[in-house]
Amino acid sequence: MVSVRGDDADPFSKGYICPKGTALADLHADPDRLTRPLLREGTSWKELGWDEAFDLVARRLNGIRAAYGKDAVAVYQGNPVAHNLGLLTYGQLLLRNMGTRNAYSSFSLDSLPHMLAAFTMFGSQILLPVPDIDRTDLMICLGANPHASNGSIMTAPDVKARLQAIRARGGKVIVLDPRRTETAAKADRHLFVRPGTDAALLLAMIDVLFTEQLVTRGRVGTTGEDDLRAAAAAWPPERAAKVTGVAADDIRELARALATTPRAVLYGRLGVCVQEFGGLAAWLCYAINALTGHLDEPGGLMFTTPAADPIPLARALGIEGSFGQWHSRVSGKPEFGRELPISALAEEIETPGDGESKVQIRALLTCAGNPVLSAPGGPRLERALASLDFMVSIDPYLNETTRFANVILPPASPLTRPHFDLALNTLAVRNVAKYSPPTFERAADTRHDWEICLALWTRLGLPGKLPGIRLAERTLAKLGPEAIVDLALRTGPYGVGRGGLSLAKLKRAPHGLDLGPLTPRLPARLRTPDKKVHLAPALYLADLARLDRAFAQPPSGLVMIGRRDLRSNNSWMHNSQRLVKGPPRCTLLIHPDDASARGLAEGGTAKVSTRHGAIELPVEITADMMPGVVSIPHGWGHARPGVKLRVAQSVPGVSVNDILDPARIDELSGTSVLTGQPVEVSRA
Ligand SMILES: Nc1nc2c(c(=O)[nH]1)N[C@H]1C(S)=C(S)[C@@H](COP(=O)(O)OP(=O)(O)OC[C@H]3O[C@@H](n4cnc5c(=O)[nH]c(N)nc54)[C@H](O)[C@@H]3O)O[C@H]1N2
Ligand SMILES: Nc1nc2c(c(=O)[nH]1)N[C@H]1C(S)=C(S)[C@@H](COP(=O)(O)OP(=O)(O)OC[C@H]3O[C@@H](n4cnc5c(=O)[nH]c(N)nc54)[C@H](O)[C@@H]3O)O[C@H]1N2
Ligand SMILES: [Mo]
Repeated sequence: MVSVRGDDADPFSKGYICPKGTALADLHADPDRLTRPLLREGTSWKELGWDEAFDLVARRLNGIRAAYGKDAVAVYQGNPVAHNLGLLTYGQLLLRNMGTRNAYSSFSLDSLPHMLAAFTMFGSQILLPVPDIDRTDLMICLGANPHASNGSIMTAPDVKARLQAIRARGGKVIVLDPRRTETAAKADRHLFVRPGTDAALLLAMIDVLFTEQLVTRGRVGTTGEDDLRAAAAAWPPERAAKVTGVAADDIRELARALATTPRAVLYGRLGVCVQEFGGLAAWLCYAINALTGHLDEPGGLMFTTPAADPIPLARALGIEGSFGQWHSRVSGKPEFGRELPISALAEEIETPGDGESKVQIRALLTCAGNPVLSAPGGPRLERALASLDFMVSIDPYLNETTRFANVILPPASPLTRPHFDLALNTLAVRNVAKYSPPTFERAADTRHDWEICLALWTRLGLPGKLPGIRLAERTLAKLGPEAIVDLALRTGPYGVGRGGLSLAKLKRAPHGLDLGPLTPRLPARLRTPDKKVHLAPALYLADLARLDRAFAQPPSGLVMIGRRDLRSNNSWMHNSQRLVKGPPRCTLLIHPDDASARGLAEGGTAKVSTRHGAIELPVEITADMMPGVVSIPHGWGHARPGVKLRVAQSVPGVSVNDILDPARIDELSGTSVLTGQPVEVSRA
């Protein structure tokens, strides 16, 4: 492997790749990347043959399922699942068929509020609308930093250029963020907003729309407008200004601009989700686009027409969404989409059950996840993981989480597998399709993720999910994930008729196919029974009282937010030298006034504490921070013993999730609160 470059002839990326893409070469060559199954014996590890490893894992998991019930085996799926064809297909065959209520994933650290809003407003949790960035004339970014993240629930290669293009065609980009981010620095306007207060801001904007008669009723039928009007009336701009820190006149201007610009969109992302009122905020982001006539319209918030359409599959599997159909055993947290929020995992492991209906977790299967660093309460989770009877991880690294596994099953290098982006194409700002063949053949003694999952599925004797279809392992093994893509393409919106899209056709277009701009999809695509957009689902109206109570007094005190960096990818790419070189990035950003009040000096060391512990890290003083807010990135903290990540361990940083309160969740959705938690900062 010599180098990785973008493909200039790709109609979507036009040759753009991000630094993490370049680092694929490092991943491929990384001597720390595992290639064979490992068995832990005390604190040392021994290599196993694949069959031996599969047999052992199946025997232990089935033993625990037989003795304590299916719920005694928990599963956790991490973020890379979304980028991995094998895990999105065969991985789900294994993980969704374990039949356990103890299913967890990074969704509850990320997009759960958007999924809940999509489910309750549009009828399906995977019907997530994306901003039509290439045709909009006003983009209001709320809690998103696409310059670092490259966009999220908005697949848009070279998003920087796309944002610049908005301004070049005379449009505007406005960013609301507690930090003047890289995105904000290049925008027409940046406004500080106090963390965790977006719901109040959005309600006030909606109030302006109603009082100034700026509501536009779109093509699509809606319900709940009166309820929304009444809810917003409780939050006039003057009240919201005291809570959010955004001036009342600015709130009015934002609402007017959104309402009067024909092609405009309000895009809310991670910052609005992972906060105390993330459920309300995500709902209101969609609602405000609907009320201003920008939902499902060019330049607004639109629905995609993916070549491989997940909606029919989700319908067949019965996973279009669900919420609160059951609750977690220990603290009664709500189920969503047949999962429980990650904040329930440690307590479900540690709290004894009654041995019958109330089952304690005894074993855990993690797949492409590193919750010890990515979920609040790292130390608590570490204690819980150490107490399990058995743990298995499908993961290429011996890292902060997988070191607790009894067996690690590492997938082959990402460059040895084909790629078709089942998930991210459904969130792309143009309809596109591309198939990438493997660059190298996988070595004979390595296994792909899908092969690992298929082998475990067979040995565990799990059911196949599609009703009436029970394919044998031999058939499934012969098919492989590519056959599933082919089937999805042929039965998808571009597959019909002669010359329709198929995998073979895609393979003949190695640079990928542009299938055109986003087109209006509603009401046909809605999955609500009445084919209307539900502007005010009851669960949100019921949560408004909590918002009211929380902000009876304007918020005060120092709070913490997160931060993403172009050369990090959550917790797991710090073992690439080219990504970690340069000055340390796991630093505390703090406003000059807050720094001087605490005697902090640039480059000095700060101690940041909560009642869950303290971490120490270098200080960077900057007026880019909102006063009263500090910022620490997540995904660092590689100094833990027993980890095999030699480059990452040389620049370990500290894990902010070690001090975040794991019990703090958005009480409506169950999402962990990663932003806006109170902290104390002092000189170390
Ligand atoms: N380089 C890189 N790219 C990534 C990732 C990575 O780790 N590194 N991670 C990927 C993943 S998993 C995801 S989910 C996406 C996320 O992509 P984005 O949604 O763009 O998320 P962030 O970059 O974290 O930006 C969130 C912004 O919200 C702001 N914020 C914090 N709290 C609040 C608040 O209460 N209100 C408002 N309005 N703003 C707030 C933060 O200051 C931050 O600028 O990025 C993906 N892309
Ligand atoms: N404080 C704070 N915490 C956060 C966030 C934040 O903004 N602030 N962001 C949250 C967000 S948005 C997310 S999505 C989560 C992510 O949370 P997680 O998904 O739990 O964490 P990652 O760091 O993405 O870890 C990915 C794991 O997958 C493994 N892996 C990588 N590629 C593959 C593969 O192809 N196959 C397999 N089998 N394994 C693979 C890696 O080795 C690593 O162990 O973190 C969340 N945590
Ligand atoms: Mo994420």
